[in-house]
Amino acid sequence: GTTTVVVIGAGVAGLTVANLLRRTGIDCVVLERHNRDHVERRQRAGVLDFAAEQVYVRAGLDDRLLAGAPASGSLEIRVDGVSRLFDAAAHTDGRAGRLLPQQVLVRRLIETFVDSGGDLRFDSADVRPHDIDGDRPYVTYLDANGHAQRLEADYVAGCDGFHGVSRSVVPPDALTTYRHAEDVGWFTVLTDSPPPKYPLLALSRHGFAAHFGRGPHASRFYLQCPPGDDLDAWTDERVWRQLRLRLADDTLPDGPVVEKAVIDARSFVVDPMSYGRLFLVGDAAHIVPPMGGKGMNLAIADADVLAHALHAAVRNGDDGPLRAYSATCLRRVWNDQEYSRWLSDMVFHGADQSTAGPFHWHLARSRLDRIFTSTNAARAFADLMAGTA
Ligand code: RFL
Repeated sequence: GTTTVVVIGAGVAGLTVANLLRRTGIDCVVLERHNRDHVERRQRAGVLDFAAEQVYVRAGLDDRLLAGAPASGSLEIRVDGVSRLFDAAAHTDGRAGRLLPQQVLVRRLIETFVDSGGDLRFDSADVRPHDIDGDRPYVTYLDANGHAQRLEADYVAGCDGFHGVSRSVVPPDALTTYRHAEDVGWFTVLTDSPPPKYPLLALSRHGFAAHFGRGPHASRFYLQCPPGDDLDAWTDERVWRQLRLRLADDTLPDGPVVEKAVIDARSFVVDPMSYGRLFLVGDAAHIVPPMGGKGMNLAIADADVLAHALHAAVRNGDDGPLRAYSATCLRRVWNDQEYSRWLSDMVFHGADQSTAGPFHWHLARSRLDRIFTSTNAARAFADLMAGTA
C-alpha cells in the first residue's frame, strides 16, 4: 500500500500527529505493536500543561479531547510538615493546565481518529522503516494475522517511545546523544485511593514524596529511594507507612496498590531529531525526569510542530518548516530538560541529608521559600509549569 505519512506508535505523540494530519486531510497510517486495550490502559502522566492544551484548542479538538477535565492551576508544597499553596495560574495570567490522565487522553485520541475514518492498525509486529534517507521510504511489518506487509510513504513519523525501533534505524554517527543519570532512584505507586486536593510535593528529613491525582479515585505517588532499589522490599504496608511519614499526614487514606515500579529516571536527548525523511517525536527523541511533569507535554508539542511542518511540505511544497523541525523542538526540549532536572535535584537533595548533606537541604528550602516571597521568582516558576509556547 501507499500513504503520505506512516506514523509508528499510537502513544500520545503518534495519535496527536495522526489527528492533526487528519484535520487537514493529509493521509496517514498509524502502526502500533500492542492491541487497543493495552494501549488504552497504560497509566502514566496526569497533567496537560497550558501549552499542550492550546495545541488541541488551536486544532478545534478541545471539545472532544478535554471535556470535563478540570483546570489544574495550583501546587501544594509541604516542607517539614508545613504546607503552602502555590497559585501558578495567578502568576501566569490564568495559564492553567488541566488534570487529564494520560490514558483518558489516549482513549479519546484513538476514538477521535477512528471516528473520522483514520487508519490505525493495532497488533502490528516487527515494524521497520527502510530507505529513510531516500525519496521514497517504506515501512515493513507483520499485520495482526501475521502476514508480511509493506507501506510506501513520503514521510515516516517515529513516535514509538524510548524503546522503539525508529531511532535504531538511524546510523549512529548521524545522531549525537546526551545522557544524564540521577544519583537517586524513584519508586512510584499507583493506587485506588483518593487524589490530593492539589498536586503535592513534600520535603522532609524522611525523604522526598509526591502525591498526584489520576482521576476521581486514583493516585500516583513518587518516593525517593536508593538507585536500583529492590521492588520486593516495598510491601504495601511499608508504602503507606512511608507515605504518611514523608507527607506528614497521619490521616492519608489508603487503598489497593494497583502498580509498583522502581523507575529509571534518566535524562536523554538526541540531536537532531530527524534523519532524511524520518522524524522522531516525543519519548523516541528525549526523556525528561518525571517530576517536572513534562514528558507527555513535550510529546504533544513535538507532534504539533511536525504536523504543521508536514502540512507546509505536502500542501504548499515548502520544506522549510520540516528542515527546522529538530531545531524548533530542541529549544523547548532543553528548556524543559533544565526545568525538570533542576526540580528533581532540588527536591531530592533538599529532602535527603545523606546524599547531599545539610548544605543542599538549606538551599532547597531557600529556593522554595523564594517563590512565596518574590513575585518575580513565582512568575518564572509558574511560567515553566505552564509550558513554553
Ligand atoms: P509512548 O507513550 O511510550 O508511546 C509509544 C507508542 O509506540 C508503541 N511502540 C511501537 N509501535 C510499533 N512498533 C514498535 N517497534 C513500537 N515500539 C513502541 C508503544 O506500544 C506505544 O504505544 O511515547 P510518546 O507517545 O512519545 O509519549 C510520551 C509519554 O508517554 C511520556 O513522556 C510520559 O508518559 C512520561 N511521564 C509523564 N509525563 C508527564 O508529562 N507527566 C507525568 O506526570 C508523567 N508521569 C511518565 C509518568 C512516564 C512514566 N513511565 C513510563 C515510567 C509516569 C510514569 C510511570
